[in-house]
Amino acid sequence: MTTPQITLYGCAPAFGLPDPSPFVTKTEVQLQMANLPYRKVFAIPPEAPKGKLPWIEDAGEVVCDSTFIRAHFERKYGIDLDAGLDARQRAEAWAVERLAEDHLYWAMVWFRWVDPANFAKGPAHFVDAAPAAMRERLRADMQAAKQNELHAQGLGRHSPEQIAALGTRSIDALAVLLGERIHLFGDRPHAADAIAFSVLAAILTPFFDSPLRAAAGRHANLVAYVARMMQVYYPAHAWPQPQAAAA
Ligand SMILES: N[C@@H](CCC(=O)N[C@@H](CS)C(=O)NCC(=O)O)C(=O)O
Repeated sequence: MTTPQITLYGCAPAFGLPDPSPFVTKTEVQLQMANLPYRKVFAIPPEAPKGKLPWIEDAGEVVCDSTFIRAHFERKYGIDLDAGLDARQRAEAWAVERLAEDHLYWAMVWFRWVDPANFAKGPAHFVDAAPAAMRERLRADMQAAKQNELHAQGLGRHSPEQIAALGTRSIDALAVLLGERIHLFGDRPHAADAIAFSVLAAILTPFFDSPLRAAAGRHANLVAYVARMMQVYYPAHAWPQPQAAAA
């Protein structure tokens, strides 16, 4: 087997999370699931070949997008993160990934970037290193750019209550799909667990308050799932442990 020399480009811990980007976290967890050694290097989206994090370099080969990164290392190193799943389960796993990445992620982004209180305590600080006189302008531009993305995606056209209602449906669906299992497809983790965990952690972080956090917090199984995975993949990261159910 070729020795992996993978460099993962992502952010630094922020917002009570090992990485503010669920996509970077997804890739980092999947690399660990695959037992592939990697080093993580700090980068910002404008430095990325396609303008988004994560991307990797593997022995000179550059791969962008978490889904292509997974496909790359599965192919190159002969790994199948979904080993043991049948065709129907693999289809369900893809549907879960799309729900988490193309729907729930965007609802989370709205409450992180557009909600004024969350924006002020979170993303607004991304420009703290800029000269004081420029900061307010940079913050306004950054928030407007995210609002444009949300408008193009579609969720940004709705009221906060409607976005919360749509996001809550995805959270409730994940809670039903997980049920009493340890992972989405049973005892062992598979690839879809990496993104379900990452997006749910981004919602459940105590750093931000939002109706999505309240919705996820109502599902004891999701709260326990995120805490369990955080413990396995980021044992050094401080994360609130769920309260034991009252006897
Ligand atoms: N489809 C991509 C999505 C990556 C993505 O949206 N990354 C965000 C961070 S969570 C980003 O870099 N955003 C910066 C931007 O859009 O300018 C993947 O799976 O890697």
